[in-house]
Amino acid sequence: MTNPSTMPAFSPAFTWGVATSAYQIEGAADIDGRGPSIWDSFTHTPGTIIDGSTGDVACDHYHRYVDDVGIIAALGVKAYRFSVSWSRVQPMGYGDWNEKGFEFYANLLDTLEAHGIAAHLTLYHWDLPQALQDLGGWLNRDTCLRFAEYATEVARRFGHRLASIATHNEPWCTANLGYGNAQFAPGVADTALSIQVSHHLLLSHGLAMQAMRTIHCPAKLGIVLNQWPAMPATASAADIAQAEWEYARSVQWFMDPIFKGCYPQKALDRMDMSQFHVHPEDMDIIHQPLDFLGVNYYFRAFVSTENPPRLPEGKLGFTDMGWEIYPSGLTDLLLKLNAEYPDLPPIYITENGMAVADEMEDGKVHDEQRILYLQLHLQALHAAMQSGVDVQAYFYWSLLDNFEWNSGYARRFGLVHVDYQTQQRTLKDSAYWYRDFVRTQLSYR
Ligand code: IFM
Repeated sequence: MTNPSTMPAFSPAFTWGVATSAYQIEGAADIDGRGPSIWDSFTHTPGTIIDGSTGDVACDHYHRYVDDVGIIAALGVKAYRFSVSWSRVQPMGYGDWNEKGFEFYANLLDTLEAHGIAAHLTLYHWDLPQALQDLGGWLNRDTCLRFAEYATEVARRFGHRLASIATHNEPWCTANLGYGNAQFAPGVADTALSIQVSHHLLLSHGLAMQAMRTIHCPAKLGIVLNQWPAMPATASAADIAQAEWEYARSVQWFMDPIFKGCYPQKALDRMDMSQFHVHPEDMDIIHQPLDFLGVNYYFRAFVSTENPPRLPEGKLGFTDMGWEIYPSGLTDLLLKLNAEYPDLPPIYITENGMAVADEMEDGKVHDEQRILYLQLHLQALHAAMQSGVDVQAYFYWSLLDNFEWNSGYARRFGLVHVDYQTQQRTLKDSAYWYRDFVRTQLSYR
């Protein structure tokens, strides 16, 4: 294990943080006027979640946020990324606001401020109010307007207290897993529809950006995208072409509209556009300047056209999600983005982390694998920055073990172990390593 003090030195101004999202930790699903979201409906549908669990209680963060912020403070990080549950602050997704819901986030911000921790808020981490789903969800263009109203209200109330606001987290997942293969809420499996959903997500991002700029929101504004470099399994022309297509339909599909104002032709050529409706003004709306780009990095795409496909060797192994551990993919991805998009704003690594089947031994969790994962990814990040990529923040995913969507509680990503029976939190060895690493980095200031 590398001693934190022998890790490369980042800029003294670099932001170190941890990340979570509302449905994965808050619990309190029907308390204080919160309305149901599509994830409440989905998890309560038998057969959707591998361990049959729900986010009804999750980490009970709604009642334990003071202690949880205390843990963040103990880690010594100065930034916390979290999301707002839309249906907690606006139960229907339109109409009345729920003051009790806003009170929770105001209290959370008070607690973060008391510890000197900067707040980075995400507006949409997948939990659409069910009442909007009943009107068509992200297939209904009106949802984009409702989202802009919601963004305006959150920015109006909290913008001056936030370091940043991200419109969406990983719209690729909402579109492809929520509407493409039914792994996520709302559980639709229709590729053509998923493409239209991706357009509406981008449109809603653009409308929300415009609306938040109109009220002069002082927080930095941006979006969070999950991305991966796509690498051909062999040097064959077929594998190379397939990797380019994979990259176009996943990474460029979201990046090009935002930074270039158009969809990538390479992707359009091979997609089912039968249900695709774009209004003439849409691309200008989506093409808004950003203050930051959030990048979530977990793995590379290893692309093979053979049957059966070639699989990656996984020299560093695979996580419990089955994801290949491939730190240099982060360097490759960042360099590629930097080269392709001249208008790229500063990048925040808004998520990066590993699921391991951690076990408690005498009140301790010795998660060496996660420490190694962290070290290697931070070194890969540093390499990209040395080559000129402007990265300003890193958030480990996740602060706590939490509800991992369709994997339920069966996957643990946290720096902090959660016993779901007692809600007891235990710092893992990786939490201590990250604390010591951050302490060393901050001492360069
Ligand atoms: O837990 C998720 C998170 O909600 C979004 N990004 C990926 C994480 C790990 O799967």
